[in-house]
Amino acid sequence: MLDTRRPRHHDRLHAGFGACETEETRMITLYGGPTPNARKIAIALEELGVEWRLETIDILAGDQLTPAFLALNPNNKTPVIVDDGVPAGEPPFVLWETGAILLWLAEKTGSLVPQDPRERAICHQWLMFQVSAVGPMFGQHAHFTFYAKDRHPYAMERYANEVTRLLRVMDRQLAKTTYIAGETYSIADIAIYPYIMREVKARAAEFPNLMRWGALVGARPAVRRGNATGEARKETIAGGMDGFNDEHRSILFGERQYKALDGVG
Ligand SMILES: N[C@@H](CCC(=O)N[C@@H](CS)C(=O)NCC(=O)O)C(=O)O
Repeated sequence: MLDTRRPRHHDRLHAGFGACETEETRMITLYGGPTPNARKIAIALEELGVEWRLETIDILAGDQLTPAFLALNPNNKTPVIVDDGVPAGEPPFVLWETGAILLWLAEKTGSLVPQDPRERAICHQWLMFQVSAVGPMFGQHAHFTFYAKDRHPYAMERYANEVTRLLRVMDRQLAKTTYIAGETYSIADIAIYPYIMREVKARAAEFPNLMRWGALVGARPAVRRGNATGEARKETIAGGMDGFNDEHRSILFGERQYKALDGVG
């Protein structure tokens, strides 16, 4: 399903691309839905003011397992971006993995990263921390708390502890700096914000520095718009799993997930 958002100009992004692309081909399509990973990219695109549209991939319906989607991302995960802003005659540029997408957008535009090389490396450090630790650990925490059919106390405790530990790491960092990687708002903040704020707000007293940072980042119009991308299905609203059934489990963690690479998604 296509989003009806109004196309907007994106001079900064395409200033970084050179002058080869034509006006009518300047469009980034974001394949994704109402998930933190897709919202990271939507926030970055909104911050950059580029022209983009959402192509909804409903992961509870198995849209990510189809051969057509696998042709975009052989790892069958959202988000993916497809950028038509390429030199005439070249195929659209396809990219997946949120860390790679955020870095690419930042590099092409010289935006959303510090200019100083060491500060930029620190920004990359926190971005990697998000994609290698925050994303997977929060994901496993949600899996065992909300999605797994059976209760596994060891796993629930392990990932809940790790979520708390990671939040403490970030809260301590934000006692020292305005943004997660220093004094510059960056793709590291964008990567982290959609993942953690529900947990942070539910435990506000434990994480005063994350609350301060969350208010600052969350007040940005681009963050508000990007973080509203997609419409959550009732099965996943507020972490409640009403209606989350064995078919959804098969798609996300079971037979349909594991057969998708055989082209039977
Ligand atoms: N490391 C990947 C994670 C992507 C990911 O796990 N996406 C989820 C949605 S948040 C997904 O598409 N899941 C569908 C599935 O596993 O079938 C990234 O950062 O892009």
